[in-house]
Amino acid sequence: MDNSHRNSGQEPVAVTLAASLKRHGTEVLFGQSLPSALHLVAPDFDMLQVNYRTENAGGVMADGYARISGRIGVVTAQNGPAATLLVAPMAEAMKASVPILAIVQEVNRDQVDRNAFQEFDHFALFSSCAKWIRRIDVASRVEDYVDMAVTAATTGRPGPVVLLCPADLLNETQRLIDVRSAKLGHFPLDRVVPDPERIAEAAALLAGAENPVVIAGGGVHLSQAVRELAEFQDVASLPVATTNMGKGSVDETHELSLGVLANALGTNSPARYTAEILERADVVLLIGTRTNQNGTDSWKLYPKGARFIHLDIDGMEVGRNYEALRLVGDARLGLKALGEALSQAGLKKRTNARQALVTSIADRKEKGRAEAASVTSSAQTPLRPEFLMAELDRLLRADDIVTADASYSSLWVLNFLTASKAGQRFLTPRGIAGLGWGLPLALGAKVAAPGQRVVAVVGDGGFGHCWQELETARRMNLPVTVIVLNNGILGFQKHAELVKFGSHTAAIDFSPVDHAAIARAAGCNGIRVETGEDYIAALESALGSDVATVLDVITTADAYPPISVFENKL
Ligand SMILES: Cc1ncc(C[n+]2csc(CCOP(=O)(O)OP(=O)(O)O)c2C)c(N)n1
Ligand SMILES: [Mg+2]
Repeated sequence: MDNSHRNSGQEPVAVTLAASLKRHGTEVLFGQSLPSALHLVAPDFDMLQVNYRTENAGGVMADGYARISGRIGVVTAQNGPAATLLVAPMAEAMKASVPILAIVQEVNRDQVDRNAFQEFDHFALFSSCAKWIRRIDVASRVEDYVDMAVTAATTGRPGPVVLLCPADLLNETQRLIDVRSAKLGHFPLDRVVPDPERIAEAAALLAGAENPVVIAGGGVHLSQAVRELAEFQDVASLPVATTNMGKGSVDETHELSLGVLANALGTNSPARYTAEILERADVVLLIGTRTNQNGTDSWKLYPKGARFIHLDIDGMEVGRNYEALRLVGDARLGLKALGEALSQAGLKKRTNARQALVTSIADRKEKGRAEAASVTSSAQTPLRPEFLMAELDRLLRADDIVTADASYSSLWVLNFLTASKAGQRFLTPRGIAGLGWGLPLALGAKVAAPGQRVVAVVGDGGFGHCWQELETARRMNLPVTVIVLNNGILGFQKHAELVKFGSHTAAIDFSPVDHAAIARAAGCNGIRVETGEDYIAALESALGSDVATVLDVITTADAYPPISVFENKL
């Protein structure tokens, strides 16, 4: 880049853009050189470029980074083909409420609408998967637009946004203005308290209920409300279950935790019997959940006659599937207010009910564990995923982060690992459940938390979407552990077709793939695992390694998670 502008009081727009991002706390750009003008100056602002191999994966890395860091994830891409590859991760972020800023290069301003090289209608492209899309056309407005973009992503219900930057604009020079000073890159940017009158009403309902239950969704993580939820659970003696996305928002070893109650409550599900406590609830407090199909077991899980209270930042989610007392606001502030109101309303009924409730939860957890033991302690070969999860669970520490691919991997992780503290993170792509998320989510999480161990659990089908990022892991020195559940099939697809149609298509089976060799070819460690003993040794070594390690674990093609709709159908 021509640096002759330096010392002239003039700077290219790219410098203003980089300075503005830095002001919002951006330290990392997930990118691949483009827009070049931005990446050439970013190091001057101590911003690291984490260079992805595909935009698909780069967007997911920004997602994993945001979920773990509590800050907006920034991904950059070229116009046209690169931009189109951002659609999948943006769609996930849209549904899962993750703030991502996509800085997408745009053709030169005087070439718009002339079929310029790789010109594409980015507004139309991103219209379904971004909260906000704008193009910066005027150099003097760069700061305004960056601040609007970051605000759009981090205020209210977080989500992805797109800032289109014409290539020629980034090179245009201007006097560096620096008029703005706000730092807006963390989320939630603006915490709002729900209506106090409704809080009092909700507290009265919870205080007087016979069997109240709390359901914590992913919004509890997004709001960083886990401390407040833990206090609320304990002080008010309320049983708390989580949705899939809410996993880890409570300590699952707590005596009042019911585990993940969602779409995998069939035979051998460890939470199968705690679900009975939810079945008889008369008051259900929903927190930060979009009450989606999987989270509610196809809307069958919550008792029909219950009164619902719903605390959520997005008023449109309240009442969508369950008419509820509306508590629209931030989960952290809402829980704090609700806790105080509940203390005033009186905790006698809750306190009196606690001991019996605790015993009932403990009995049910034990019954679920005992039932699942036949699969969790099975050392059969090819190995069972439940056994692999049980051994991983033994080695996991409360600060470890686990990510998963879509398909069965998400369900093994969500249902067979234990959150051993409130706030432990299990990142799963439950927004739109796309394949190929596990590894890039892990890489983004590792960039955000380099001191924490990160494990990705992936299917062989899902991993095939993103092998190439092993080179990224090696090059960027991101030592994550990847457990590939190599069952040789598109498992979920096969079993779902068998359940629905009684047969499956020809697309289900793979030729054998040596994932350990792929890992080694990319400079990572690769270990093929066929027995339980090998697995434990390989896992221990991977968790302690300073190089990304892939365990290619040969698993049985017959195993499937306890998905409720599969029950008695396979
Ligand atoms: C991008 C994308 N394509 C297709 C699907 C549909 N799908 C859901 S599960 C699945 C099978 C995945 O197989 P694998 O990753 O090997 O996991 P397994 O179920 O075998 O453990 C497919 C094809 C999807 N969710 N996402
Ligand atoms: Mg598979």
